Amino acid sequence: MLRIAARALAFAFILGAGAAAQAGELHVDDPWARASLGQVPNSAAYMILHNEGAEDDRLLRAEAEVAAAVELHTHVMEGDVARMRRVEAVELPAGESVALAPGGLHVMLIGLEAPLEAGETFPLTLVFERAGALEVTVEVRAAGRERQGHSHGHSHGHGDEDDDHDHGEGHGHGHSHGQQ
Ligand SMILES: [Cu+2]
Repeated sequence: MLRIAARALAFAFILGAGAAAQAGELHVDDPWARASLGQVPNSAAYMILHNEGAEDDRLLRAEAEVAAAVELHTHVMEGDVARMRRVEAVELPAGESVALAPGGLHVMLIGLEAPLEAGETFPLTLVFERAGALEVTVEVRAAGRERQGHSHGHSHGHGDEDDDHDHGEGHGHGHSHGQQ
């Protein structure tokens, strides 16, 4: 029943402006995921976690039905190459905000059941050490939309002018994602 209530709540967030969710002192802003590219079966979800409490917390894991496995990852530089590495937990110090963002910490979605298409949403459950489980609604966004990805000047050349969703930002689609 709790799960159903959470889904109803998540639905309400879809209707509202900007998805946000709260569990105790834990506040989650703007959860989104990158649309999957072609046949690549993986993607990643990002968000901002605010620990507004007086106690430290930790994000222990995440669960999503859209993927066969969900892991917490970060990026580490090995020479000039950014590689993903699994982390045991994401530390959330009291009173601080932690961003999961392209090029850094992320929720890795491995083995997608179906491609993630821009505009879709899906539920993601975050499990915190203190705050417990919190379901958020993740919005899928086009791969080129984030501003923090690597910029290699890729040109997709597939009719940006006809695409209302893509404001000519056909670059910077975090090449390292979902390919390993
Ligand atoms: Cu990853």
